[in-house]
Amino acid sequence: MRDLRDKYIALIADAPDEATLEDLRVQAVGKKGEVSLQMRALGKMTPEERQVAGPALNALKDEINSALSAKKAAMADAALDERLRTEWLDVTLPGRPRRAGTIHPISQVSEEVTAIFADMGFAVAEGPQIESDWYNFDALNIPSHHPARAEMDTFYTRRGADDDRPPHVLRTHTSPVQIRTMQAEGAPLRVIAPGRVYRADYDQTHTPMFHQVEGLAIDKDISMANLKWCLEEFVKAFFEVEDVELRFRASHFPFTEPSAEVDIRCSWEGGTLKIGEGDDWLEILGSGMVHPKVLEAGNINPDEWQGFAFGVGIDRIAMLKYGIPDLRAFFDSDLRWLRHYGFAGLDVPTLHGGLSR
Ligand code: 2NL
Repeated sequence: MRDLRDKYIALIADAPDEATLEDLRVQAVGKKGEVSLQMRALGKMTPEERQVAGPALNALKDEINSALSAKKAAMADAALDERLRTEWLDVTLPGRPRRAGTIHPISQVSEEVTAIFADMGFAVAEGPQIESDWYNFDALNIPSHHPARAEMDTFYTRRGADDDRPPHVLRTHTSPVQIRTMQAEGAPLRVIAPGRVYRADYDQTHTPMFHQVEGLAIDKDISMANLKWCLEEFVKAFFEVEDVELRFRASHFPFTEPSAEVDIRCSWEGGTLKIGEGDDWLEILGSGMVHPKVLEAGNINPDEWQGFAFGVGIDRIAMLKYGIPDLRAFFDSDLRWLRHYGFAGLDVPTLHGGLSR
């Protein structure tokens, strides 16, 4: 029995793989294995002999079984160690540009605008794209029969036949996000709301879905002077120029009073746009002081607080900055176009790193 033990303990220790281990198990403690055969022989022994041999055989069987499982565990550990040694990945390596996708110019420009306003202390606010008509219109001082409602080419949802509540709309601007933010956070407030907006209009210069970023700053004693400084900083940072001249033209929006459209000095010499020099003017955004009724809709007391607001078309300023000629190509998902106008995925725009490289 001693020999049998030594033989199998040595064979198990030297087993090169799991298959050999299994063969050894069958040979030693399997149904017709050597230990089992000896156990069968117990029946022919005298009770005295059996009393000694029985427990010894059981102990041998246990010892072989635990040697087998110990070896099996050691093999699994070694296999895992080997995998850990060979199957590693350096997650800090740069992505491979060969098959990489690109960042869409609209995403890039949204990130750039966000980085610029974040640097001036504006937080980013988000909200639903399907809005009640109250948040999209009434809260912005556009009552039911105001002509601006018709001018906005609004997409309406349909209610059930016996439901006479007013329908929801696809938001026509991101202003409802700012109303919600005023209600939720109160004054003072500094937010921008970038995102998709919708108007039923489709031609050379309009798509039914486009992108806007609106800004809102509310505090005590805020004026058009603060608005002007803020927009100047924005335009310089966005177009990456040292200096630029802004022209404020009196305008009208229901949600601001006074209102101004803002042009920047530019030239179109040789068909390319240069910002900050020349004799032309380029309209880039609308702005004004928040109408008292709009502050009230946001539960902010207009006798105590004032604010400025502005709205910029992201698609339009993306076209201007990156020389993209056709608005509709933005939404064609043409891979060649995306590769040409897209941006590298790991170059996140920051003011210190350079907005666009
Ligand atoms: C444009 C004009 C503008 C605003 C948007 C705004 C939002 C609130 C209150 C007051 Cl909550 N105003 N937004 C103000 C002036 C102009 O956008 O032509 N955008 C492309």
